[in-house]
Amino acid sequence: MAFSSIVPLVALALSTVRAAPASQNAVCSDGTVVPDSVCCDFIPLAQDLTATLFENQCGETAHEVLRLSFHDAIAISQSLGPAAGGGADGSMLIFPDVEPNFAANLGISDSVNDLAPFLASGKFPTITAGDMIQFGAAVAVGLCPGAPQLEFLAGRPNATAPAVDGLIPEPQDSVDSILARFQDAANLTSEDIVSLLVSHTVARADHVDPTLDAAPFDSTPFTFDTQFFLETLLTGIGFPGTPNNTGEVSSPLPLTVGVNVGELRLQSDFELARDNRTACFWQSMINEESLMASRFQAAMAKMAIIGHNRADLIDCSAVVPTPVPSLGVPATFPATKSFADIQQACPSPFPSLTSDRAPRETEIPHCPDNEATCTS
Ligand code: HEM
Ligand SMILES: [Ca+2]
Repeated sequence: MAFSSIVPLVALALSTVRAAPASQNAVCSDGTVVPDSVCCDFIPLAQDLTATLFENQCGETAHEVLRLSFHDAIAISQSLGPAAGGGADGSMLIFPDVEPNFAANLGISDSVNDLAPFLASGKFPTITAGDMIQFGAAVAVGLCPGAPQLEFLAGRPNATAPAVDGLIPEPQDSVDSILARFQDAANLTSEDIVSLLVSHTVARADHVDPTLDAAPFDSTPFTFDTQFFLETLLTGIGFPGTPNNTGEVSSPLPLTVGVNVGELRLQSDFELARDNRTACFWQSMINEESLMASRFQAAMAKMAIIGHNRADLIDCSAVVPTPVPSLGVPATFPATKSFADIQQACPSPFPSLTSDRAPRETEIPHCPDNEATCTS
């Protein structure tokens, strides 16, 4: 019964494959249909990264590779010209002693050191440094519940020179300068910027407050949910570690207990949440997880090919692993918070949300899956 019911589906799938022009498609050994056989080389890379580097989790190493994809791609400037940097060209991996040493890239060498062995292994000879970074980010983000399946285009030529210093936005930068930097890099708009900042839903800072290890930007740093956009609008009450580090402002959930570090708020996220050019788009993300995911997907598709022509690349999106599903948890005011704590900057109605009724501020677990100890 079950067998007979799937036969027409199989027949349909085969006929679909046959109907496509034979010269255009290839079928990888696992059956994935791709426009070019070069895409198939990314399938074992995805498996290797998932198992050995990310350990199947939306943890520290996954977060760091996502950040690396941004820092590689944004290092380009229309006003300074091509010598300033090549965008998503893998320059971080090819010249690991240059860009990773810039102050704005503090901490990025962890992800460079994580990916370098995969590049040097000889197991993936067709994969360039720029492709490795952007593909790595697509694999990483797919491990975070609620994330979209990112587009992945292959074929970025290897960087021939590192980028210059000064092109990476920093948390102490003004909104004016952040908007100008993304515009100068690749004509990215204020909506693109907010859409890219969705990544801060799965992010923690190691270097903003040097006394803290992994200070999260929202209360769910292992979940690709909309809490980040909600929590950045709450009134700040304190600091998870030492106060007033450069680029840091007070946080609404600063409770630190041992390795469970309280929320840290970047000045840039605080300002972008409240600036009249970005506040309404920011607020519109709250409790709209699938809208947020699709906006992130679209903005990442732009970011991942900065410095390249789309037409020169091969669409290997079919080899990006299917993301883990959303947890389906609605946005919630964290314990001790309510709408009264929201610093609303957009005149549109604020979404109606439930509250965590716990009487005290909850600790944000340091480890994914609530493990007692973790390496990531
Ligand atoms: C206005 C632009 C941005 C600024 C000022 C900014 C700033 C920062 C800072 C200061 C950190 C903490 C680094 C540390 O101390 O360890 C961080 C972490 C992170 N950022 Fe951003 N960021 C920006 C945009 C982006 C974008 C566009 C992406 C990706 C598309 C991104 C992804 C991440 C991720 C994933 C982390 C967490 C890394 C980890 O947990 O180890 N950021 N960002
Ligand atoms: Ca989150």
